[in-house]
Amino acid sequence: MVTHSFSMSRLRLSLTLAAAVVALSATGAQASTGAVSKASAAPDRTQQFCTVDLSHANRQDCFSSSRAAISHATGGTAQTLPQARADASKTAGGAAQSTTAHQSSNYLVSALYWWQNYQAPVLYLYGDHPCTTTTADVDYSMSSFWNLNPAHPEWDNNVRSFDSFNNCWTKVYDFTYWWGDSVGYADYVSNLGAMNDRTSSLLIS
Ligand SMILES: [Ca+2]
Ligand SMILES: [Ca+2]
Repeated sequence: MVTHSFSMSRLRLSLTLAAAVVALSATGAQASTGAVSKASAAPDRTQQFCTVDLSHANRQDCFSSSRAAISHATGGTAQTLPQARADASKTAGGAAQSTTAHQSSNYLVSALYWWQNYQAPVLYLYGDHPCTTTTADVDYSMSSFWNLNPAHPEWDNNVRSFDSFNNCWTKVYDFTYWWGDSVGYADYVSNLGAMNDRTSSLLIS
Protein backbone atom coordinates (compact mmCIF):
# COMPACT_ATOMS: atom_id res chain seq x y z
CA MET A 1 0.00 0.00 0.00
CA VAL A 2 1.39 3.35 -1.02
CA THR A 3 -0.03 6.25 0.89
CA HIS A 4 2.51 8.90 0.11
CA SER A 5 1.32 12.03 -1.59
CA PHE A 6 1.97 12.15 -5.30
CA SER A 7 0.59 15.63 -5.71
CA MET A 8 3.80 17.56 -5.15
CA SER A 9 4.52 19.94 -7.96
CA ARG A 10 6.95 18.26 -10.30
CA LEU A 11 8.28 21.62 -11.38
CA ARG A 12 8.96 22.68 -7.83
CA LEU A 13 10.62 19.36 -7.12
CA SER A 14 12.83 19.70 -10.19
CA LEU A 15 13.95 23.14 -9.09
CA THR A 16 14.66 21.87 -5.59
CA LEU A 17 16.75 19.03 -6.96
CA ALA A 18 18.62 21.36 -9.27
CA ALA A 19 19.48 23.58 -6.33
CA ALA A 20 20.63 20.55 -4.36
CA VAL A 21 22.91 19.43 -7.19
CA VAL A 22 24.39 22.92 -7.44
CA ALA A 23 24.98 22.96 -3.70
CA LEU A 24 26.69 19.56 -3.84
CA SER A 25 28.88 20.69 -6.74
CA ALA A 26 29.94 23.69 -4.71
CA THR A 27 31.17 21.48 -1.89
CA GLY A 28 34.15 20.58 -4.00
CA ALA A 29 36.31 17.65 -4.90
CA GLN A 30 35.07 15.02 -2.51
CA ALA A 31 32.05 14.03 -4.59
CA SER A 32 33.63 14.47 -8.00
CA THR A 33 36.64 12.29 -7.23
CA GLY A 34 34.58 9.49 -5.71
CA ALA A 35 36.90 9.62 -2.71
CA VAL A 36 34.14 8.69 -0.30
CA SER A 37 34.39 4.98 0.39
CA LYS A 38 31.59 2.47 0.67
CA ALA A 39 30.70 0.48 3.74
CA SER A 40 30.31 -2.66 1.64
CA ALA A 41 32.21 -4.16 -1.29
CA ALA A 42 31.00 -3.49 -4.83
CA PRO A 43 29.50 -6.35 -6.83
CA ASP A 44 32.22 -8.50 -8.38
CA ARG A 45 33.25 -8.32 -12.03
CA THR A 46 30.47 -10.62 -13.21
CA GLN A 47 27.83 -8.40 -11.59
CA GLN A 48 28.79 -4.97 -12.96
CA PHE A 49 26.12 -4.72 -15.68
CA CYS A 50 22.87 -6.37 -14.66
CA THR A 51 19.25 -6.09 -15.76
CA VAL A 52 16.04 -6.55 -13.78
CA ASP A 53 12.73 -7.42 -15.47
CA LEU A 54 10.16 -5.57 -13.36
CA SER A 55 7.31 -7.14 -15.33
CA HIS A 56 8.42 -10.72 -14.72
CA ALA A 57 9.09 -11.37 -11.03
CA ASN A 58 12.13 -9.06 -10.95
CA ARG A 59 14.22 -11.62 -12.83
CA GLN A 60 17.83 -10.51 -12.86
CA ASP A 61 20.48 -11.21 -15.52
CA CYS A 62 24.08 -10.01 -15.69
CA PHE A 63 26.22 -9.27 -18.73
CA SER A 64 29.85 -8.68 -19.59
CA SER A 65 29.32 -5.13 -20.86
CA SER A 66 26.94 -2.20 -20.63
CA ARG A 67 26.14 -2.62 -24.33
CA ALA A 68 25.01 -6.21 -23.84
CA ALA A 69 22.94 -5.29 -20.78
CA ILE A 70 21.28 -2.30 -22.46
CA SER A 71 20.55 -4.41 -25.54
CA HIS A 72 18.81 -6.97 -23.32
CA ALA A 73 16.85 -4.32 -21.38
CA THR A 74 15.64 -2.68 -24.59
CA GLY A 75 14.88 -5.85 -26.53
CA GLY A 76 17.71 -5.09 -28.94
CA THR A 77 16.53 -1.61 -29.90
CA ALA A 78 19.49 0.17 -28.24
CA GLN A 79 23.01 -0.60 -27.11
CA THR A 80 23.86 2.72 -25.48
CA LEU A 81 21.95 5.00 -23.15
CA PRO A 82 21.75 7.86 -25.71
CA GLN A 83 20.09 5.40 -28.07
CA ALA A 84 17.72 4.28 -25.33
CA ARG A 85 16.99 7.87 -24.41
CA ALA A 86 15.81 8.56 -27.98
CA ASP A 87 12.56 6.91 -26.96
CA ALA A 88 9.80 9.04 -25.49
CA SER A 89 10.90 11.33 -22.67
CA LYS A 90 8.73 13.58 -20.58
CA THR A 91 9.56 16.94 -19.08
CA ALA A 92 8.28 18.89 -16.11
CA GLY A 93 6.24 20.87 -18.61
CA GLY A 94 4.03 18.08 -19.78
CA ALA A 95 3.48 15.25 -22.17
CA ALA A 96 6.01 12.96 -23.72
CA GLN A 97 7.45 13.57 -27.13
CA SER A 98 7.67 10.24 -28.89
CA THR A 99 10.55 10.25 -31.33
CA THR A 100 10.96 6.63 -32.29
CA ALA A 101 8.76 3.65 -32.97
CA HIS A 102 9.63 1.10 -30.29
CA GLN A 103 9.81 -2.36 -31.84
CA SER A 104 10.22 -4.37 -28.66
CA SER A 105 8.23 -5.51 -25.65
CA ASN A 106 11.16 -4.55 -23.40
CA TYR A 107 11.35 -0.96 -22.22
CA LEU A 108 14.30 0.35 -20.24
CA VAL A 109 12.72 2.48 -17.50
CA SER A 110 15.45 3.27 -14.95
CA ALA A 111 19.14 2.78 -14.27
CA LEU A 112 20.58 2.65 -10.74
CA TYR A 113 24.28 3.34 -10.24
CA TRP A 114 26.56 2.28 -7.43
CA TRP A 115 28.53 5.53 -7.77
CA GLN A 116 27.66 9.16 -8.32
CA ASN A 117 27.75 10.57 -11.87
CA TYR A 118 26.25 7.39 -13.34
CA GLN A 119 29.27 5.15 -12.75
CA ALA A 120 29.00 1.33 -12.76
CA PRO A 121 28.16 -1.09 -11.26
CA VAL A 122 24.67 -0.50 -12.63
CA LEU A 123 21.25 -2.13 -12.49
CA TYR A 124 19.16 -1.54 -15.61
CA LEU A 125 15.47 -1.85 -14.73
CA TYR A 126 13.07 -2.68 -17.55
CA GLY A 127 9.48 -3.69 -18.08
CA ASP A 128 6.83 -4.37 -20.70
CA HIS A 129 5.52 -0.82 -21.17
CA PRO A 130 6.68 2.80 -21.10
CA CYS A 131 5.46 5.01 -18.27
CA THR A 132 2.34 7.14 -18.34
CA THR A 133 3.19 10.83 -18.15
CA THR A 134 1.45 11.52 -14.85
CA THR A 135 3.33 10.67 -11.65
CA ALA A 136 0.04 10.37 -9.77
CA ASP A 137 0.11 6.67 -10.64
CA VAL A 138 2.73 3.97 -10.11
CA ASP A 139 4.00 2.36 -13.29
CA TYR A 140 6.59 0.12 -11.59
CA SER A 141 7.73 -0.49 -8.06
CA MET A 142 10.52 -2.29 -6.25
CA SER A 143 9.85 -2.89 -2.57
CA SER A 144 13.39 -4.00 -1.69
CA PHE A 145 16.55 -5.39 -3.24
CA TRP A 146 15.78 -8.69 -1.53
CA ASN A 147 12.82 -9.00 -3.90
CA LEU A 148 15.07 -9.25 -6.94
CA ASN A 149 15.45 -12.75 -8.34
CA PRO A 150 18.05 -13.64 -7.28
CA ALA A 151 18.13 -11.23 -4.35
CA HIS A 152 20.74 -8.48 -4.37
CA PRO A 153 21.07 -7.23 -0.83
CA GLU A 154 24.45 -5.71 -1.72
CA TRP A 155 22.54 -2.99 -3.60
CA ASP A 156 20.59 -2.00 -0.49
CA ASN A 157 21.92 1.36 0.73
CA ASN A 158 24.41 1.63 -2.15
CA VAL A 159 22.76 3.72 -4.92
CA ARG A 160 24.33 7.13 -5.52
CA SER A 161 22.80 8.23 -8.84
CA PHE A 162 19.98 7.24 -11.16
CA ASP A 163 18.62 7.89 -14.63
CA SER A 164 15.19 7.29 -16.19
CA PHE A 165 13.93 6.41 -19.68
CA ASN A 166 10.80 5.84 -21.75
CA ASN A 167 8.68 8.59 -20.23
CA CYS A 168 9.50 7.41 -16.72
CA TRP A 169 10.74 9.26 -13.66
CA THR A 170 12.17 7.56 -10.59
CA LYS A 171 11.63 8.11 -6.86
CA VAL A 172 13.93 6.46 -4.31
CA TYR A 173 13.16 5.84 -0.64
CA ASP A 174 15.38 5.31 2.39
CA PHE A 175 13.43 2.32 3.70
CA THR A 176 11.94 -0.78 2.10
CA TYR A 177 8.29 -0.60 0.98
CA TRP A 178 8.49 3.13 0.22
CA TRP A 179 8.94 4.66 3.65
CA GLY A 180 11.17 7.36 5.03
CA ASP A 181 13.11 10.08 3.28
CA SER A 182 12.85 10.17 -0.50
CA VAL A 183 14.24 11.87 -3.59
CA GLY A 184 12.05 12.26 -6.69
CA TYR A 185 10.19 11.88 -8.78
CA ALA A 186 13.06 12.98 -10.99
CA ASP A 187 14.27 12.17 -14.50
CA TYR A 188 17.86 11.84 -13.31
CA VAL A 189 20.02 12.70 -10.31
CA SER A 190 23.82 12.61 -10.71
CA ASN A 191 24.49 12.68 -6.96
CA LEU A 192 21.87 11.81 -4.37
CA GLY A 193 23.78 13.78 -1.74
CA ALA A 194 22.21 13.25 1.65
CA MET A 195 20.42 10.21 0.19
CA ASN A 196 23.63 8.60 -1.10
CA ASP A 197 23.94 4.96 -0.02
CA ARG A 198 20.44 4.94 1.50
CA THR A 199 18.04 3.75 -1.23
CA SER A 200 16.11 0.66 -0.11
CA SER A 201 13.03 0.83 -2.34
CA LEU A 202 11.77 2.82 -5.32
CA LEU A 203 8.83 3.79 -7.46
CA ILE A 204 8.84 4.52 -11.19
CA SER A 205 6.13 6.57 -12.90
CA1 LIG B 1 17.96 2.68 3.43
CA1 LIG C 1 3.14 7.47 -14.64
